[in-house]
Amino acid sequence: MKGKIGLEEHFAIDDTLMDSKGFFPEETWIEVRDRIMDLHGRRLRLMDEFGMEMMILSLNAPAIQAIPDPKKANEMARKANDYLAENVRKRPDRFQALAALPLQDPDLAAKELQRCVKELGMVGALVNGFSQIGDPNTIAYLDEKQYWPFWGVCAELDVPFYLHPRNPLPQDARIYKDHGWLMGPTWAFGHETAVHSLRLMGSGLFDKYPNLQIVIGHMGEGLPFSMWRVDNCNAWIPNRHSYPAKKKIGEYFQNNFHITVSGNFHTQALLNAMMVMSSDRIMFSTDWPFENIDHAALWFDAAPISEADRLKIGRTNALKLFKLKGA
Ligand code: GRE
Ligand code: ZN
Repeated sequence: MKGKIGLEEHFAIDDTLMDSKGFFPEETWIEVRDRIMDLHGRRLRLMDEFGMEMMILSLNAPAIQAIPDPKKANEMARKANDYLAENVRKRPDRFQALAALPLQDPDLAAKELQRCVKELGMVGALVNGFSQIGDPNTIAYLDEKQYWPFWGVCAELDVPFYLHPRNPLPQDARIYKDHGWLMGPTWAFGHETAVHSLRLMGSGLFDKYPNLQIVIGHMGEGLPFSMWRVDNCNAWIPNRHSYPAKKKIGEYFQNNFHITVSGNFHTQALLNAMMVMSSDRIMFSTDWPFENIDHAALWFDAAPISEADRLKIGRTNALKLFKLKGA
């Protein structure tokens, strides 16, 4: 189909480029590096070739989230956001932008989100999981109370927040020891982001800010498959669950989350997600430059779904959620 919109589509600046290097063998890295630094060349040519009208761009991972000094994290976020905004201004018909945010300091992050949305015209934020704060071994997850004022600003601006994966720190990754192949997009990314999402759902955050909209990638990081069990395991035991939120976890998933198909181009997983959360909350994405645009597009264009669903997932859901004009 023509006119597809992708919203997990990455770029890098020189300062953050090396954060992506460790995920690839040396000979592949040269290719990834060329892909991620390019914006207006090969990227646009591939978008044309495979029917992608627009990419909503975001910085690579973990980038800002891995800079423990809040002041430095803020400076780097501003630098990346200014660079991104400048490039989007050259082709606003093909590119829009998600803000990188220094969540080491919730107040600085809120201010940068306001600047990005109100002054730079960005349509949301993309954040790479937990932030390292003060020192490399101190981390915070986004459900923690210090972040609630930040979420208030996000809700007030009414922009979606993309929760993107990063790897767990070594001290939290004992289960992957001697099994390095499970790190990154193979498995650890999904686990980390799924648990982070569940923390948000159980925290009561969406009772306080019911209009907050979170986006997660990779066909929902396993959550569409697992959500029934989260709410229904051991259902015979009274008061099985105790968490601050008022409703069932699945209700928050249904009302406050959207997923993209980034990097998970699998029909069986898509059909499951459509049955669990409806085609209104699923959006096309590729995960370029880490995945291929042709792999994503050729699969999606031929997937056995109705043309009405293909149009929603490929395009109109993103137009609505990000309030895009749509050329
Ligand atoms: C991603 O952004 O999803 C990603 C990385 C690094 C390696 C693979 C990958 O950030 O999919
Ligand atoms: Zn990604």
